[in-house]
Amino acid sequence: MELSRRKALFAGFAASTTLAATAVSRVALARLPEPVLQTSPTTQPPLTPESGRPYNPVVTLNGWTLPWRMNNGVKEFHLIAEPVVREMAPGFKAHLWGYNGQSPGPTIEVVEGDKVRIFVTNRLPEHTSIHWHGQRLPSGMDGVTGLNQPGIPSGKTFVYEFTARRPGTFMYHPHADEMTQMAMGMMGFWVTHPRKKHPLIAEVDRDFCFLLNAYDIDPGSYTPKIMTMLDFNIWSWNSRVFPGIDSLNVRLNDRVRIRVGNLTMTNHPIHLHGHEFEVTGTDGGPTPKQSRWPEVTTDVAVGQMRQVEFIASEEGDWAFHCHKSHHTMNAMGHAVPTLIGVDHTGLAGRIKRVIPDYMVMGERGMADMAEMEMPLPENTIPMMTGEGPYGSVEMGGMFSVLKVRNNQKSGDYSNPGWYKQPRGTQAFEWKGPQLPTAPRSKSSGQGAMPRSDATEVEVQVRKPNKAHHGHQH
Ligand SMILES: [Cu+2]
Repeated sequence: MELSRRKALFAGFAASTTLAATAVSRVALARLPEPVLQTSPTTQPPLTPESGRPYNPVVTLNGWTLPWRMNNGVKEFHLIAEPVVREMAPGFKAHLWGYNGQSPGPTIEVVEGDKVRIFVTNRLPEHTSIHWHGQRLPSGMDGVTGLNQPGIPSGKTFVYEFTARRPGTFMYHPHADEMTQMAMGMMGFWVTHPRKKHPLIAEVDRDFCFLLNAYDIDPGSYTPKIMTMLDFNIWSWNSRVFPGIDSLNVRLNDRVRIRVGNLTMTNHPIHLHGHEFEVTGTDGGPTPKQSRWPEVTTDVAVGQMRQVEFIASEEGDWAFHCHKSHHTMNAMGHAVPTLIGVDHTGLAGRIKRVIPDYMVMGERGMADMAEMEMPLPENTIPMMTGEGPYGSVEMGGMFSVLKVRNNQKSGDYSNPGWYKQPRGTQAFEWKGPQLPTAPRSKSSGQGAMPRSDATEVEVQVRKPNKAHHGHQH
């Protein structure tokens, strides 16, 4: 189709449609709320509401909540879509796209029944839009470019207006050149608090939220690859990777809620140590009480939101992470063969004569990688890292720590440091007599249907050789 005809068709379409999300007039622009920017990647304290209906604010992990202004009973927010620099972990910065200085954008918190007006200014080099994921709203406010509205052109500001009709956990993200804009980090969290006491929404002492997001950033580079479909290498919470993700610090016996939204392209089984939780809310709102059961892992599928709740009744430092083990690692080469048990004695030296940089990896497992002092390209985070009180945690990516302390004051979200295990409550080395060699059964026919034609296969167990530390750094 030739360009002029397409333009004419589009103009006709636009004219015949009532556009709910409309470009702001010159007069309205003069009254735009001052945009608030935040560039720090550390967790900001909860934003106690100064106007509008009161509520218990959430804490956004490594993020913040966007302030608003009240204008004739309407809560007005101003989001700026723009390129940002995000420190994903100390020593590793990425060129992303986000909102108001950060990726993800600020959390938006409102109360059920609030009239909301959101100004969206586009400072990206291409058009954008915002879809308010999970909300009940007029179709024209749903933010799908081409379907509900024209894209917001570079340099323009559009306005979205709707009433936050149901309480719950929501997200926002572009619905315009979506694969690029989500791969670049454009997304944010949204919480609608209940207007009054709700039979299915408990009052909690701590309310945390974060988004699961993923990037494909080559080691040593700064900008995500935007054409990646599944093979991402940076698995992050709110565009941070362990050890850059802040801990969740709570007081003993607090009722804790954690809200998680998944804007990656795969599912994440989110796992908490030391406690059982219940899923008290999903994308569709609070779950009925009869549907709740205790779990220690909940799978958050693509595009889903889950809110889990538990009583933090066990003091200590508890791992909290995605249970896909490659999601608790940072960027790595995927083409490394399994070399556990392969004897490299003498081999590395011979190969090094031909390939001077040759390095043996993974002969005893990959744990050594965490402590390996190998040179990394600039702006790269080690694959597995994070120094705990007893050595390397050997984790990266989607990993954090729930810290439960009896002396953590209510409202205090500061890091209490490492837990001191009380005497006699920590795993220790056995110093008694060693086990004799276990006798092994040689008989066949143990199974219900033994294989009759099997010949014996000789495979030798390779025990770690203490005399040989074959790691040529
Ligand atoms: Cu995961």
